[in-house]
Amino acid sequence: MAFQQPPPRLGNQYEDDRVLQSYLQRALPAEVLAEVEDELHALGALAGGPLYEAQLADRRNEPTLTQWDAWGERIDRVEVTPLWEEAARLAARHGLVAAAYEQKYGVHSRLHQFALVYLFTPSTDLYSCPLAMTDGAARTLLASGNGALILDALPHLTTRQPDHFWTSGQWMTELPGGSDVSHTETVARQDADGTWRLYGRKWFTSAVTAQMALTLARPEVPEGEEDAPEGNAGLALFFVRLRDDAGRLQGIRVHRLKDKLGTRKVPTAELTLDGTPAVPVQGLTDGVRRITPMLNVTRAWNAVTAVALMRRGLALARDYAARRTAFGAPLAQKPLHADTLAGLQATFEGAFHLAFRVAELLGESEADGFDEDAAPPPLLRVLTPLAKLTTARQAVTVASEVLEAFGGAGYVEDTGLPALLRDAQVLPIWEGTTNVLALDVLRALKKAGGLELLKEEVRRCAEAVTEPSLAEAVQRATQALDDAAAWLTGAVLSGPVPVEAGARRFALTLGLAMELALLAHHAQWALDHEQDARPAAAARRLAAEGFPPLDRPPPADAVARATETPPDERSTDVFVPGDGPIAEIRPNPDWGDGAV
Ligand code: UCC
Repeated sequence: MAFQQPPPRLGNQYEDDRVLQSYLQRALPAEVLAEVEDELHALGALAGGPLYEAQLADRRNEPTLTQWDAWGERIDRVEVTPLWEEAARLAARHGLVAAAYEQKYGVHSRLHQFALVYLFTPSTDLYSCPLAMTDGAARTLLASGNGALILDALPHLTTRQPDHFWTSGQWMTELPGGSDVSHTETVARQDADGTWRLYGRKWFTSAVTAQMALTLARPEVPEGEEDAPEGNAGLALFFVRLRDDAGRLQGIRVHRLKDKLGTRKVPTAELTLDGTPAVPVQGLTDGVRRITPMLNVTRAWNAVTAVALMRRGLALARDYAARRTAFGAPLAQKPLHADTLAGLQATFEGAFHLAFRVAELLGESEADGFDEDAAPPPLLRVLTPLAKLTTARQAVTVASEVLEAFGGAGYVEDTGLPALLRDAQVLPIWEGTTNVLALDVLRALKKAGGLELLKEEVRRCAEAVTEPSLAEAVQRATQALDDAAAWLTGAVLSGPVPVEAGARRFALTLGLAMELALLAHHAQWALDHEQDARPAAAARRLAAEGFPPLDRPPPADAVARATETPPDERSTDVFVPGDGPIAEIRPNPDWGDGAV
């Protein structure tokens, strides 16, 4: 018989995942793990079995938009694919949002929740997107202290009953800006009866099948009253119910679903709001600040999704390597292939521990209640954007390598593999790009008074490490933070432009350093309690991969060289070279004294 190439197979996604199991053994009290483990086994079986099969069978299905019914009435009905319908029911039943709010396991509630999310996500084609926003909306409403909205929406957002479960959208992006929302054009106008209505265009709305959304709009000020503040401060956060009791959209027209590179199951829509009734969540100003609880929660989800996708790719690649032979042996026995997978595994393990450290801190911050207006604790505030930006970039790299590990099969759609790369590519874009988050890290560090809290976290990890072969890993993490601190001091002295220009390299250095320290810390525990040397091997490998260079030639010099401008004609402005016209970096006035 002719050679038949074996497809990759998945087993129980909990039982096959030593990284998750080992971490939960360490991070959860034994009685909590004993209580939640049956569900983890069950979800692992589902994710590696029937749900994975359903995902492959659903591959070509996409959401549809029907704008008109047969009789000419505008209906704008969006239907999702069978996989997503099932995912919605499963998500409610397994409490993927509810687990965080039931607080059954106190400080460990977020770990319980995110372990479930991590298992569920890779087999449901980014259904974690609406769930993340739903979780973020619940958190934002609780932070707002708006009793009426909390009473109305929270029971739906946090229920385990599929028929009552609501998801929420998060509508921020408009045509003038996705990262900089200060130019939001949607206005809010108040009727004589006091009802607020929204008028404007929302350019990316994920996902339009939700029952509610949180959105930004600029309230109009009645003539004769004092002008509203400009920019972000003049925006208000509004709550919108998408449909009336008869199921009709309320003043919302859906123009089209976006034709995106990936996240093809997510019905991301362009909308016009034309008199949509809305309720101010918390006053008529400071909408951006009011929505930040949502951003911080969805960024934590993003990090967990990034590690979940990395883990799925590696599970498939490892299985395939065990059975696919080439040049006389299974790929897994080929030193070069094994080495490639080992590098990816190390990246994944570092990312895993950073993402779940954020989950731990989030859980700790919520255990005493979801206080109105409570700012996130400083370490959580800094680690959230760091984890989001670092793991998202790593997910793209790992997904790309995973496809390559399959050779041509990784490039063929009906293996289901290309979707991994396309879906991973959204992670550094939505919920704040790498660069926007790098600037957010600077903002958060400035508020926290500098790098000391990260150094303290690395020290905590380093103190736990006694194994000599792990010493270099923690030493490198410590050194990377020192290098980052020295770079920052130098950059701050040079002015705001170098700080902003280097913010991405700086943030990625910090993110990798935290990953390395957290992984080394866990590796010591695994050696002591499980006699498992694999996390230690991963830590050494991650340490050996090194850090991105912090110092680059000042952009002005680089451009001068690129354009061969004679030194005496060089501009004192700072430029970066590009393919097209030279782009100018505009210093951000917020970095004024740059005293991070
Ligand atoms: O992409 C989108 C939907 C995708 C679907 C959801 C997927 C979930 C997936 C997860 C799992 C798969 S919706 C669009 C997402 N867009 C963004 O994320 C926006 C990116 N832009 C930013 O992050 C910016 O940093 C802004 C818009 C948050 C802030 O911009 P500015 O202009 O710098 O804002 P301000 O005026 O400086 O900030 C307003 C206030 C300030 O506080 P006050 O007023 O006290 O000075 C900031 O310190 O907000 C505070 N602030 C924060 N506070 C800003 N960011 C944060 C933060 N992260 N946490 C706490």
